[in-house]
Amino acid sequence: MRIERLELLHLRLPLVHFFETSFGRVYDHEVLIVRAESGGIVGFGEVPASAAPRYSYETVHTAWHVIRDFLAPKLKGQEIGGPGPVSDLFAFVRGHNMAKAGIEMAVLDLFGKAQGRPIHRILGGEQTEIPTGISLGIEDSVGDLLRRVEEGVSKGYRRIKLKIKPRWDVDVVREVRQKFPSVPLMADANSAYSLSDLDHLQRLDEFNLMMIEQPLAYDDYVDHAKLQARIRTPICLDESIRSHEDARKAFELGACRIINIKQARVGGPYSAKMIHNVARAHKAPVWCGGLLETGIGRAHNIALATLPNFTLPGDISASERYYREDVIDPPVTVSPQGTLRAPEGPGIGYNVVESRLSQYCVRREYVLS
Ligand code: OSB
Ligand code: MG
Repeated sequence: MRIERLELLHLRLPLVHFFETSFGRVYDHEVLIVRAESGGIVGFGEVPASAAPRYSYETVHTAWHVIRDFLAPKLKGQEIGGPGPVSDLFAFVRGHNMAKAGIEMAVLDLFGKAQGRPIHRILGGEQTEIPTGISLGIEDSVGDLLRRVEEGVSKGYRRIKLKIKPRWDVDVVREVRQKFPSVPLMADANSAYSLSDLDHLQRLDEFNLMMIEQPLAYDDYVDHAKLQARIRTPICLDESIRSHEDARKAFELGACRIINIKQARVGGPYSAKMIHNVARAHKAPVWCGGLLETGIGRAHNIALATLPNFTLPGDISASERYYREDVIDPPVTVSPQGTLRAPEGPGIGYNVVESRLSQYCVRREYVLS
Protein backbone atom coordinates (compact mmCIF):
# COMPACT_ATOMS: atom_id res chain seq x y z
CA MET A 1 0.00 0.00 0.00
CA ARG A 2 1.07 3.57 -0.64
CA ILE A 3 -0.09 6.56 1.36
CA GLU A 4 -1.72 8.67 -1.33
CA ARG A 5 -2.62 11.64 0.82
CA LEU A 6 -1.63 12.68 4.31
CA GLU A 7 -3.50 15.50 5.98
CA LEU A 8 -2.73 17.22 9.29
CA LEU A 9 -5.44 18.80 11.39
CA HIS A 10 -4.55 20.99 14.34
CA LEU A 11 -7.38 20.79 16.87
CA ARG A 12 -7.99 22.92 19.94
CA LEU A 13 -10.51 21.33 22.30
CA PRO A 14 -11.93 22.81 25.51
CA LEU A 15 -11.50 20.52 28.53
CA VAL A 16 -14.50 19.69 30.69
CA HIS A 17 -12.34 20.47 33.74
CA PHE A 18 -8.89 22.09 33.88
CA PHE A 19 -5.92 19.75 34.25
CA GLU A 20 -3.00 20.75 36.45
CA THR A 21 0.33 18.94 36.81
CA SER A 22 3.57 19.99 38.50
CA PHE A 23 4.33 22.02 35.36
CA GLY A 24 1.12 24.01 35.15
CA ARG A 25 -2.61 24.18 34.48
CA VAL A 26 -4.38 23.89 31.10
CA TYR A 27 -8.00 24.69 30.23
CA ASP A 28 -7.92 23.37 26.70
CA HIS A 29 -5.85 20.85 24.82
CA GLU A 30 -4.19 21.01 21.43
CA VAL A 31 -3.42 17.96 19.30
CA LEU A 32 -2.67 17.07 15.70
CA ILE A 33 -4.81 14.50 13.98
CA VAL A 34 -3.05 12.61 11.20
CA ARG A 35 -5.42 11.57 8.41
CA ALA A 36 -3.92 9.08 5.95
CA GLU A 37 -5.67 7.98 2.76
CA SER A 38 -5.06 5.03 0.48
CA GLY A 39 -7.39 3.36 -2.03
CA GLY A 40 -10.39 5.28 -0.73
CA ILE A 41 -9.76 4.19 2.88
CA VAL A 42 -8.91 6.66 5.64
CA GLY A 43 -6.78 5.91 8.72
CA PHE A 44 -6.41 8.16 11.75
CA GLY A 45 -3.59 8.79 14.20
CA GLU A 46 -3.02 11.39 16.89
CA VAL A 47 -0.11 13.53 18.05
CA PRO A 48 -1.12 14.52 21.62
CA ALA A 49 1.67 17.06 21.84
CA SER A 50 -0.13 20.08 23.40
CA ALA A 51 0.65 23.75 22.85
CA ALA A 52 3.69 24.18 25.09
CA PRO A 53 6.89 22.12 25.53
CA ARG A 54 6.26 21.10 29.14
CA TYR A 55 5.72 17.35 29.39
CA SER A 56 7.83 16.90 26.26
CA TYR A 57 9.89 19.21 24.04
CA GLU A 58 7.43 18.47 21.25
CA THR A 59 4.50 20.78 20.60
CA VAL A 60 1.77 20.71 17.98
CA HIS A 61 3.91 23.20 16.05
CA THR A 62 7.16 21.20 16.14
CA ALA A 63 5.22 18.08 15.14
CA TRP A 64 3.60 19.95 12.25
CA HIS A 65 7.02 21.11 11.05
CA VAL A 66 8.68 17.72 11.42
CA ILE A 67 5.86 15.81 9.73
CA ARG A 68 5.42 18.27 6.87
CA ASP A 69 9.11 18.90 6.14
CA PHE A 70 10.75 15.56 6.98
CA LEU A 71 8.43 12.60 7.63
CA ALA A 72 5.74 13.04 4.98
CA PRO A 73 8.28 13.48 2.14
CA LYS A 74 9.81 10.15 3.20
CA LEU A 75 6.42 8.45 2.70
CA LYS A 76 5.95 9.81 -0.80
CA GLY A 77 5.88 6.90 -3.27
CA GLN A 78 6.94 4.51 -0.51
CA GLU A 79 5.42 1.02 -0.72
CA ILE A 80 4.40 -0.15 2.75
CA GLY A 81 4.16 -3.94 2.81
CA GLY A 82 1.96 -4.35 5.86
CA PRO A 83 1.24 -2.98 9.30
CA GLY A 84 4.45 -2.62 11.25
CA PRO A 85 7.00 -0.21 12.61
CA VAL A 86 6.77 2.42 9.84
CA SER A 87 8.49 4.78 12.26
CA ASP A 88 11.69 2.83 11.35
CA LEU A 89 11.53 4.77 8.07
CA PHE A 90 11.90 7.89 10.18
CA ALA A 91 15.02 6.84 12.08
CA PHE A 92 16.96 9.55 10.21
CA VAL A 93 15.09 12.11 12.35
CA ARG A 94 16.37 12.22 15.91
CA GLY A 95 13.64 12.28 18.53
CA HIS A 96 10.22 13.79 17.69
CA ASN A 97 8.59 10.53 18.73
CA MET A 98 5.09 11.98 18.96
CA ALA A 99 5.25 13.14 15.34
CA LYS A 100 6.44 9.69 14.25
CA ALA A 101 3.84 7.93 16.39
CA GLY A 102 0.94 9.91 14.90
CA ILE A 103 1.83 8.62 11.43
CA GLU A 104 2.42 5.04 12.59
CA MET A 105 -0.99 5.01 14.28
CA ALA A 106 -2.70 6.33 11.12
CA VAL A 107 -1.00 3.67 8.99
CA LEU A 108 -2.01 0.93 11.44
CA ASP A 109 -5.64 2.07 11.35
CA LEU A 110 -5.48 2.17 7.55
CA PHE A 111 -4.21 -1.43 7.36
CA GLY A 112 -6.80 -2.54 9.89
CA LYS A 113 -9.59 -1.05 7.79
CA ALA A 114 -8.12 -2.42 4.53
CA GLN A 115 -7.87 -5.93 6.03
CA GLY A 116 -11.13 -5.74 7.97
CA ARG A 117 -9.32 -6.46 11.25
CA PRO A 118 -9.27 -4.56 14.54
CA ILE A 119 -5.88 -3.04 15.30
CA HIS A 120 -5.68 -4.81 18.68
CA ARG A 121 -5.64 -8.14 16.81
CA ILE A 122 -2.98 -6.87 14.41
CA LEU A 123 -0.85 -5.81 17.38
CA GLY A 124 -1.26 -9.23 19.01
CA GLY A 125 -3.50 -8.17 21.88
CA GLU A 126 -4.98 -10.92 24.04
CA GLN A 127 -7.06 -9.16 26.68
CA THR A 128 -10.68 -8.27 26.09
CA GLU A 129 -11.68 -6.61 29.38
CA ILE A 130 -9.17 -3.90 30.32
CA PRO A 131 -9.24 -2.52 33.86
CA THR A 132 -8.57 1.20 33.96
CA GLY A 133 -7.98 4.09 36.33
CA ILE A 134 -8.02 7.87 36.34
CA SER A 135 -5.44 10.61 36.70
CA LEU A 136 -6.51 13.47 38.96
CA GLY A 137 -4.77 16.82 38.58
CA ILE A 138 -3.81 19.30 41.26
CA GLU A 139 -6.90 21.16 42.52
CA ASP A 140 -7.50 24.50 44.24
CA SER A 141 -8.28 22.70 47.50
CA VAL A 142 -8.01 19.23 49.02
CA GLY A 143 -11.80 19.27 49.37
CA ASP A 144 -12.14 19.63 45.59
CA LEU A 145 -9.73 16.73 45.09
CA LEU A 146 -11.56 14.50 47.59
CA ARG A 147 -14.81 15.09 45.71
CA ARG A 148 -13.14 14.03 42.47
CA VAL A 149 -11.68 10.91 44.08
CA GLU A 150 -15.15 10.06 45.39
CA GLU A 151 -16.64 10.48 41.93
CA GLY A 152 -13.95 8.29 40.31
CA VAL A 153 -14.38 5.55 42.90
CA SER A 154 -18.16 5.59 42.54
CA LYS A 155 -17.81 5.21 38.74
CA GLY A 156 -15.83 2.01 39.32
CA TYR A 157 -12.35 3.14 38.27
CA ARG A 158 -9.80 0.60 39.44
CA ARG A 159 -7.15 2.95 40.72
CA ILE A 160 -6.71 6.63 41.40
CA LYS A 161 -3.60 8.52 40.38
CA LEU A 162 -2.90 11.81 42.12
CA LYS A 163 -0.69 14.45 40.59
CA ILE A 164 1.76 15.71 43.18
CA LYS A 165 4.32 18.51 43.48
CA PRO A 166 6.19 20.09 46.40
CA ARG A 167 3.58 21.42 48.89
CA TRP A 168 0.84 19.30 47.26
CA ASP A 169 2.08 15.88 48.25
CA VAL A 170 2.43 14.14 51.63
CA ASP A 171 -0.43 15.98 53.38
CA VAL A 172 -2.74 15.64 50.40
CA VAL A 173 -2.02 11.93 49.92
CA ARG A 174 -2.56 11.39 53.66
CA GLU A 175 -6.04 12.95 53.50
CA VAL A 176 -7.02 10.88 50.47
CA ARG A 177 -5.67 7.70 52.09
CA GLN A 178 -7.54 8.41 55.34
CA LYS A 179 -10.83 8.89 53.53
CA PHE A 180 -10.26 5.98 51.11
CA PRO A 181 -8.26 3.38 53.08
CA SER A 182 -8.48 0.58 50.52
CA VAL A 183 -8.55 2.33 47.14
CA PRO A 184 -5.57 1.47 44.92
CA LEU A 185 -3.70 4.76 44.91
CA MET A 186 -0.57 6.12 43.23
CA ALA A 187 1.17 9.47 42.76
CA ASP A 188 2.72 11.12 39.67
CA ALA A 189 5.27 13.91 40.25
CA ASN A 190 6.18 14.71 36.62
CA SER A 191 9.81 15.29 37.64
CA ALA A 192 9.07 17.79 40.39
CA TYR A 193 11.74 16.50 42.85
CA SER A 194 15.43 15.84 43.14
CA LEU A 195 17.48 13.44 45.27
CA SER A 196 17.84 16.18 47.88
CA ASP A 197 14.13 15.53 48.61
CA LEU A 198 14.88 11.93 49.64
CA ASP A 199 13.65 12.32 53.23
CA HIS A 200 10.46 13.92 52.04
CA LEU A 201 9.79 11.27 49.38
CA GLN A 202 10.37 8.52 51.97
CA ARG A 203 7.37 9.87 53.88
CA LEU A 204 5.14 8.69 51.01
CA ASP A 205 6.05 5.08 51.86
CA GLU A 206 3.51 4.92 54.69
CA PHE A 207 0.49 5.29 52.36
CA ASN A 208 0.76 1.95 50.60
CA LEU A 209 0.93 3.51 47.14
CA MET A 210 1.02 1.15 44.16
CA MET A 211 3.87 3.26 42.80
CA ILE A 212 5.31 6.73 42.45
CA GLU A 213 5.62 7.90 38.85
CA GLN A 214 8.59 9.90 37.53
CA PRO A 215 9.60 11.63 40.77
CA LEU A 216 12.98 12.86 39.47
CA ALA A 217 14.38 14.42 36.29
CA TYR A 218 12.72 13.65 32.95
CA ASP A 219 15.94 12.23 31.48
CA ASP A 220 17.36 10.44 34.51
CA TYR A 221 18.00 6.81 35.49
CA VAL A 222 20.93 7.10 37.91
CA ASP A 223 19.22 9.14 40.60
CA HIS A 224 16.00 7.14 40.23
CA ALA A 225 18.06 3.99 40.93
CA LYS A 226 19.50 5.61 44.05
CA LEU A 227 16.03 6.66 45.14
CA GLN A 228 14.51 3.22 44.44
CA ALA A 229 17.12 1.66 46.72
CA ARG A 230 15.94 3.94 49.56
CA ILE A 231 12.14 3.80 49.23
CA ARG A 232 9.73 0.87 49.50
CA THR A 233 7.20 2.28 47.03
CA PRO A 234 7.93 1.02 43.49
CA ILE A 235 9.10 3.67 41.04
CA CYS A 236 7.34 3.84 37.68
CA LEU A 237 9.07 5.72 34.87
CA ASP A 238 7.14 7.77 32.32
CA GLU A 239 9.11 10.67 30.73
CA SER A 240 12.48 8.87 31.02
CA ILE A 241 11.53 5.93 28.79
CA ARG A 242 11.51 6.69 25.06
CA SER A 243 12.52 3.31 23.58
CA HIS A 244 13.04 -0.38 24.41
CA GLU A 245 16.73 0.38 24.86
CA ASP A 246 15.85 2.99 27.48
CA ALA A 247 13.66 0.39 29.19
CA ARG A 248 16.49 -2.15 29.28
CA LYS A 249 18.91 0.38 30.76
CA ALA A 250 16.42 1.53 33.37
CA PHE A 251 15.74 -2.05 34.52
CA GLU A 252 19.44 -2.96 34.52
CA LEU A 253 20.20 0.04 36.71
CA GLY A 254 17.27 -0.61 39.04
CA ALA A 255 15.80 2.80 38.19
CA CYS A 256 12.21 1.51 38.16
CA ARG A 257 10.04 -1.55 38.70
CA ILE A 258 7.14 -0.50 36.46
CA ILE A 259 6.80 1.43 33.19
CA ASN A 260 4.01 3.72 32.04
CA ILE A 261 3.89 3.17 28.27
CA LYS A 262 2.55 5.97 26.09
CA GLN A 263 2.76 5.10 22.42
CA ALA A 264 3.01 8.78 21.51
CA ARG A 265 6.05 9.29 23.75
CA VAL A 266 7.92 6.25 22.43
CA GLY A 267 7.43 6.68 18.67
CA GLY A 268 4.37 4.55 18.02
CA PRO A 269 2.56 1.29 18.75
CA TYR A 270 5.41 -0.98 17.65
CA SER A 271 8.02 0.74 19.83
CA ALA A 272 5.46 0.54 22.64
CA LYS A 273 5.11 -3.20 22.07
CA MET A 274 8.89 -3.67 22.23
CA ILE A 275 9.02 -1.84 25.56
CA HIS A 276 6.18 -4.09 26.75
CA ASN A 277 8.28 -7.13 25.73
CA VAL A 278 11.43 -5.85 27.50
CA ALA A 279 9.43 -5.26 30.67
CA ARG A 280 7.94 -8.75 30.48
CA ALA A 281 11.45 -10.22 30.15
CA HIS A 282 12.34 -8.35 33.35
CA LYS A 283 9.13 -9.63 35.01
CA ALA A 284 7.97 -6.03 35.42
CA PRO A 285 4.38 -4.96 34.73
CA VAL A 286 3.44 -2.08 32.46
CA TRP A 287 0.33 0.03 32.06
CA CYS A 288 -0.99 2.37 29.41
CA GLY A 289 -0.57 6.07 30.12
CA GLY A 290 -2.45 8.91 28.52
CA LEU A 291 -1.94 12.46 27.28
CA LEU A 292 -5.51 13.74 27.35
CA GLU A 293 -6.09 12.12 23.96
CA THR A 294 -9.19 12.65 21.87
CA GLY A 295 -11.12 9.50 21.03
CA ILE A 296 -8.71 8.75 18.20
CA GLY A 297 -5.62 8.48 20.42
CA ARG A 298 -7.76 6.90 23.13
CA ALA A 299 -8.87 4.14 20.73
CA HIS A 300 -5.23 3.46 19.83
CA ASN A 301 -4.40 3.28 23.54
CA ILE A 302 -7.18 0.77 24.19
CA ALA A 303 -5.78 -1.47 21.45
CA LEU A 304 -2.27 -1.26 22.90
CA ALA A 305 -3.51 -2.10 26.40
CA THR A 306 -4.85 -5.47 25.20
CA LEU A 307 -1.26 -6.79 25.08
CA PRO A 308 -0.74 -9.40 27.82
CA ASN A 309 1.76 -7.59 30.06
CA PHE A 310 -0.50 -4.53 30.51
CA THR A 311 -1.53 -5.95 33.87
CA LEU A 312 -2.02 -2.75 35.87
CA PRO A 313 -4.95 -0.34 35.40
CA GLY A 314 -3.93 2.51 33.10
CA ASP A 315 -4.94 6.12 32.43
CA ILE A 316 -7.41 5.34 29.63
CA SER A 317 -10.56 6.80 31.07
CA ALA A 318 -13.89 7.64 29.46
CA SER A 319 -14.03 10.41 26.83
CA GLU A 320 -16.52 12.35 29.00
CA ARG A 321 -13.88 13.03 31.66
CA TYR A 322 -12.07 15.33 29.22
CA TYR A 323 -14.37 16.23 26.34
CA ARG A 324 -18.06 17.08 26.36
CA GLU A 325 -18.25 15.86 22.80
CA ASP A 326 -15.60 13.49 21.48
CA VAL A 327 -14.49 13.31 17.84
CA ILE A 328 -15.38 9.60 17.70
CA ASP A 329 -18.76 7.93 17.83
CA PRO A 330 -19.62 6.25 20.11
CA PRO A 331 -17.38 7.89 22.73
CA VAL A 332 -15.14 5.73 24.92
CA THR A 333 -17.12 4.53 27.92
CA VAL A 334 -16.07 2.61 31.00
CA SER A 335 -18.18 -0.15 32.58
CA PRO A 336 -19.42 0.13 36.19
CA GLN A 337 -16.60 -2.34 36.99
CA GLY A 338 -14.01 0.14 35.70
CA THR A 339 -13.18 -1.77 32.53
CA LEU A 340 -12.96 -1.00 28.83
CA ARG A 341 -13.56 -3.30 25.91
CA ALA A 342 -11.54 -3.17 22.72
CA PRO A 343 -14.02 -2.88 19.84
CA GLU A 344 -14.08 -5.64 17.22
CA GLY A 345 -14.72 -3.38 14.22
CA PRO A 346 -11.96 -2.84 11.64
CA GLY A 347 -9.07 -0.49 12.44
CA ILE A 348 -9.55 1.54 15.60
CA GLY A 349 -13.15 0.32 15.70
CA TYR A 350 -14.76 3.72 16.28
CA ASN A 351 -16.30 6.08 13.75
CA VAL A 352 -14.43 9.35 13.40
CA VAL A 353 -16.93 12.19 13.11
CA GLU A 354 -15.31 14.40 10.51
CA SER A 355 -17.70 17.29 11.16
CA ARG A 356 -16.45 17.43 14.74
CA LEU A 357 -12.85 17.40 13.57
CA SER A 358 -13.75 20.45 11.47
CA GLN A 359 -15.54 22.09 14.38
CA TYR A 360 -12.43 22.06 16.58
CA CYS A 361 -9.90 22.47 13.78
CA VAL A 362 -7.80 25.65 13.74
CA ARG A 363 -5.62 24.69 10.77
CA ARG A 364 -5.48 21.86 8.24
CA GLU A 365 -3.20 21.07 5.33
CA TYR A 366 -2.29 18.23 2.99
CA VAL A 367 1.37 17.51 3.65
CA LEU A 368 1.49 14.72 1.06
CA SER A 369 -0.81 14.48 -1.95
O1 OSB B 1 2.39 12.38 33.26
O2 OSB B 1 0.91 10.92 32.84
C1 OSB B 1 1.30 12.10 32.77
C2 OSB B 1 -1.44 14.28 31.23
C3 OSB B 1 -0.67 15.21 30.56
C4 OSB B 1 0.69 15.14 30.66
C5 OSB B 1 1.31 14.13 31.42
C6 OSB B 1 0.55 13.18 32.06
C7 OSB B 1 -0.85 13.29 32.00
C8 OSB B 1 -1.76 12.41 32.73
C9 OSB B 1 -3.14 12.29 32.16
O3 OSB B 1 -1.50 11.91 33.80
C10 OSB B 1 -3.47 10.94 31.73
C11 OSB B 1 -4.76 10.91 30.94
O4 OSB B 1 -4.74 11.12 29.70
O5 OSB B 1 -5.80 10.66 31.54
MG1 MG C 1 3.24 10.69 34.12
